[in-house]
Amino acid sequence: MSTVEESQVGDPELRSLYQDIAAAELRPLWTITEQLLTPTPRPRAIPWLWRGSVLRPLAERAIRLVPVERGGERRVLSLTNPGLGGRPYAAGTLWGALQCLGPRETAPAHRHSPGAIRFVIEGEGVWTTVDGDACDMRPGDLVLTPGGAWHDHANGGDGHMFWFDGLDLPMVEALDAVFFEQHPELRQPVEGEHNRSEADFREAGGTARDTMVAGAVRGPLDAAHSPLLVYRWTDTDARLAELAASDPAPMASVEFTNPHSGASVLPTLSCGMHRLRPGGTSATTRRSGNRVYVVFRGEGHSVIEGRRFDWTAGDMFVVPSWAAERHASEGGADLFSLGDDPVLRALGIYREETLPQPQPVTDVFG
Ligand code: GTQ
Ligand code: FE2
Repeated sequence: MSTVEESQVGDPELRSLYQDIAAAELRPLWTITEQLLTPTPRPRAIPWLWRGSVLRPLAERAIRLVPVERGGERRVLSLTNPGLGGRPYAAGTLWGALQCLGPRETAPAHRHSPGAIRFVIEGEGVWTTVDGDACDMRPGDLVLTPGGAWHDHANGGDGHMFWFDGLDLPMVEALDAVFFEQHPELRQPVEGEHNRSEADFREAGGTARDTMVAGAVRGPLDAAHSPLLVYRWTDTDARLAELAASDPAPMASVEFTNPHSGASVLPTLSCGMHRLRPGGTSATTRRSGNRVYVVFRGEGHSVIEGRRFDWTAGDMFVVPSWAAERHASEGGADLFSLGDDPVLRALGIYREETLPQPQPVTDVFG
């Protein structure tokens, strides 16, 4: 800050002006404008990667040592960006985490104003119940728990299960609008068969084609969440295969949509899947808004602001706002992405660009 300069002001009258301004709980804009109105975004979060080979054993140890019950609640390891001074967020606007459940465990039912998505990494036998609808979870599936919806996670099987949690919690916190409530029961009652939102959708004539778009959602904005709560890996995989077959681009992308409106899955969060073809290197892009990626299949690397991040299935990494990014894979890979861009688009402050040249690699992470 410029307090030092202000105190060094020679003119005693000017110096006392600065002192009186500070004493009156005021700040002169002319001394801080460059920190505030930056030419381009200056996120405090930095590009970072968390290795599955580190996350996974820690989660296994937590399954062994830390019960999930009332009190402990959810067994979640939050991605904590080293740029954020210890706040438990992957980026300034996004919560990202690894959640796990052991055999027959239940993460207790509750609801909150922040919205959440789950992307399943590994395991079977778990369902997330969302307002009475039990949504079965399998690897590669996306499950929504919109803001305000009651939810609990139950493992009906004998194995360990791991998934990625993404929440808009930091955004809702910044808006001073966090509400949270426990459900009276450990597990909320399940109404009827599992996967009702999916069955209702198909009964009404909905098809997988209506649940995602090639590229990214651009057009509509929707203050409501998707009525469809699950997006199945089999559908995602099929659509990516079709896109990759019809378009020679190095990376095929889909974004999941609210099938009613064509908007992003939640009003605050976008979710996509990106398939790098073998030997493919994507264009270098940058966008306003933060993104978290989860490597679902394969291995490869990303260059983020000139730093190379090598990754493999199970790794998670963050690309902060306006950082240039490109992705590459020798053998082919699938990346899940979580973004805050629906909020930026709703507010008219979203920007993106493709860089004419790939940035040179100046440094390797880790
Ligand atoms: O599973 O309900 O990672 O409420 C953070 C907050 C997961 C959950 C998180 C949550 C949950
Ligand atoms: Fe929750």
